[in-house]
Amino acid sequence: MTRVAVIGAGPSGLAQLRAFQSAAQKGAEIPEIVCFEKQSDWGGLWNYTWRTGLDEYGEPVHGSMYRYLWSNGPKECLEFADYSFEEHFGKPIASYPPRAVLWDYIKGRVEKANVRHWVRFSTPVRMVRFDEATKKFTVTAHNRIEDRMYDEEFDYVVVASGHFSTPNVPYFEGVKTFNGRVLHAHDFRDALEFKGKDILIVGRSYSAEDIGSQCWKYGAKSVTTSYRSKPMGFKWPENFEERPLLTRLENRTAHFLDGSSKEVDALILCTGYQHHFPFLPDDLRLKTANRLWADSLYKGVIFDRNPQLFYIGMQDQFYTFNMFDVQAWWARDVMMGRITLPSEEELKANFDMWRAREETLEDAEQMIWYQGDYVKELLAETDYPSFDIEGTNKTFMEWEHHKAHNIMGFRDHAYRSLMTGNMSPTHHTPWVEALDDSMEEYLRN
Ligand code: FAD
Ligand code: NA7
Repeated sequence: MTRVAVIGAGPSGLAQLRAFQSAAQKGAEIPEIVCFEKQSDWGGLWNYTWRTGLDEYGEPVHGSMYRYLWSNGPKECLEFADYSFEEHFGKPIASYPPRAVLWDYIKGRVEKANVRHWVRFSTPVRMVRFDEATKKFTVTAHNRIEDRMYDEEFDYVVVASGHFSTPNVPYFEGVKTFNGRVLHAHDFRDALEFKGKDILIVGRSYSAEDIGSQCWKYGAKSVTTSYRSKPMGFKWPENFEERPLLTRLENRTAHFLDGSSKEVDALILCTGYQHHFPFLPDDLRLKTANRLWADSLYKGVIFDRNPQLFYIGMQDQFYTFNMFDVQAWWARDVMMGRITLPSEEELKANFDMWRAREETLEDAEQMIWYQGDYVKELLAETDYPSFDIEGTNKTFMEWEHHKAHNIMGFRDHAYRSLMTGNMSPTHHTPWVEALDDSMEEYLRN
């Protein structure tokens, strides 16, 4: 029997499980699926952990999410086409759910699909090897509960281990002797730690924006963000400012490229993540920057040097859950022989076309349409329920405009579901005043 290994049970890995289960539900014969997950529960980053550094087994902690995290984009843009928020919660809910609400939603679909028995929890994959002669993979996994390592053979491997977990940590002069706290966004957990403090954030992307906003919301004395390329340019509140790049630290003083300086209590490096696959040898390992068209992946999914190896969710992301779904459905159909792969030349030409267009993209709006078009291309080739990509793009545009208008208030807006057509209610409390991020509080009428 054909065997498929899925590495990771986050949104991408779970998309792969659901893709196979939905084919089985429609009567198809599916391969045997084994999903290896190093954490003790599923949901990937959405499964919050208080731990930082190493976990209870000495494994690097996967989680990069923090308390009080609310969706940074409208939930209408990530909604599963085969499982709406309304189906899950039994009523329309507001548009920017906190982490716990999204985790519940992710779990709801796979609980309904009844695929938990496919997952081996607390089992990190240590190594994957491919045998050219037999065309099979050997996966070495470590059952941490029994502390037992073992090998198993597979015909296909799907890497869904995420790429926002291993921090990119640049060096800044004087950081060794800086007299405040230094951490990367990966280890940030609770904004209250920074209440009453002057904090400095390096970076200008989503983590910088959101951790900065959070610290401000939970009472930081001041927030200074420092950019390498260009400022975020939002209309920040009074005690929130953007400065050019940090050049050096001296005791508690941060010096910036424009010659200015500021006393700070803490330095939070929101400097992004590395695509890090310590369990893959050179011939199978994806090496790419965080970009909309990742290197080495035909159709954004198949590894260019081995058509039995798939990667889900490796792109930089505007689209998330439903893009992972479309990728997983597509990968499933290749594995099940429903999609015949075009020739290597055609795949390469397709890759070059997307790469060339990616290199022309100038702003978020163009990037959203680009990723939407990519989702559309894969969607047309599978039986994933079709959904309104143009409408999704337009919702992203509204989100961008709401952010530009009021960065601390964009989460107070509501959008129409592209899946059900129903308008979402506005949330009962403005985001800046909503300090309790529990699911009970969010869903309260
Ligand atoms: P992950 O969620 O990272 O899951 C990967 C899984 O693989 C994990 O469970 C991990 O334990 C497992 N794994 C890793 N290595 C191994 C191994 N060797 N063996 C076995 N298992 C392994 N997206 C949004 O849509 N909205 C948001 O608001 C949003 N906020 C975010 C906030 C933060 C701080 C971060 C970091 C990301 C955010 N994202 C958000 C993007 C996020 O990437 C996706 O939502 C989603 O979690 C990606 O799913 P994934 O399955 O690809 O990766
Ligand atoms: P991103 O989106 O990859 O952004 C990384 C940021 O780090 C970006 O602003 C970079 O600056 C900055 N960076 C990287 N290296 C440096 C150095 N050496 N000096 C200064 N600045 C640097 O990661 P995020 O963590 O923000 O977001 C990841 C996901 O988490 C995202 O999908 C969200 O949904 C949540 P640049 O812009 O290149 O000038």
